[in-house]
Amino acid sequence: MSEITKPPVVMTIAGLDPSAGAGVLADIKTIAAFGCYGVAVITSLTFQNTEKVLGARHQSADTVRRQMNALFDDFEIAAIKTGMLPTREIVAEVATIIKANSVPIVVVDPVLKSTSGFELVDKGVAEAIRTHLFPLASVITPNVAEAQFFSGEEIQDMKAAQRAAQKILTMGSQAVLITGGDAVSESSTDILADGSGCSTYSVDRINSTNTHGTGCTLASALTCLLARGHLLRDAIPIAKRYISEAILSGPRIGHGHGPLNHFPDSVNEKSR
Ligand code: PXL
Repeated sequence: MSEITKPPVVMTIAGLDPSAGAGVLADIKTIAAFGCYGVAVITSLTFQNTEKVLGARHQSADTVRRQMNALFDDFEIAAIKTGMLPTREIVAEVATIIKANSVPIVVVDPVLKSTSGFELVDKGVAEAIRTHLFPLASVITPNVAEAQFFSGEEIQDMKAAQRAAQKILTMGSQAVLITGGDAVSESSTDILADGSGCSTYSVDRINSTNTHGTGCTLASALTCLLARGHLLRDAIPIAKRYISEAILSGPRIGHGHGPLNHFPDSVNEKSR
C-alpha cells in the first residue's frame, strides 16, 4: 500500500462572508487548491453579497478562544492566516494563543475596511494588530489603503510605497508585502520589504470586476506555500499568478464585485 502523505493543516482566523467571495470561505477554497487541509475560526458573521456589506455580528474573545483551542487540541497547525479581527479583545486573544502554541508560520492580513468602504473592525483594532500581531508575523499583507494607514505615508508612486513598506517593517514583522491589486496603474505591483531590502513583483493588470476576496485569497495562498516549504520570495510570484488566473476564470455571478474561481484549470495543483 502506498504511503499517504499528510497535508499541512492551515488555520484561517477571519470573518465569514456568506457570498463566499472573501473571508473564511474564500480561504478554505484557496487552502484546498494548494493541497493543504484548511480549518477555520470565525471571528464575525457578516451580512453581505457581491454588491455590499450590510452589517456584521462579531464573535467574542471567548468564542474565538474555544474554536482555536479545540483545533489546537487535535491538530498540529503548520501555519495560520489571520484576516478580519473585529475587536481589540479578539486580536489580543488570537495573539496570546498563537504565542502559547509556537505556531511557526503566521501570515497577517490586516483587514480594516471592505472594498465598498464598510468598517469591518472597531476603532483601535489597527493599533492592537500592530502591537500584538505584527511581532508574531512571518509576513503581513496590507493593501495600499492599509499600508497608508499604518505608515502614515501617502502612497502615490513606487518610491512612497517602498518607504511605507520599510516603515511598516520596523513595527516588528519579518516581512511586509504591500499588495497593489487595488491601486490605479497598468500593472498590479506588489512591494516586498524584508531584512534584505525591497523587491517588486508585477503582473499585468486585469480589467475585471471579479475581484472580491483577492486580498484574502493572496494571503491564504502565501500561507500554504510557506507551509509547504517555499521561501517567501518564491511564493509571491506563484500566488500572484494563481490570483490572475482565478480572476480571469471567475464565475461571473452576482451583480457587484464577483468572486474568483479558486480552482483554475490553467494552474494545476502541482504548480501551485
Ligand atoms: O477583503 C476584506 C474582507 C475580509 N474578510 C471579510 C470580508 C471582507 C470584505 O468584504 O467580508 C469577512
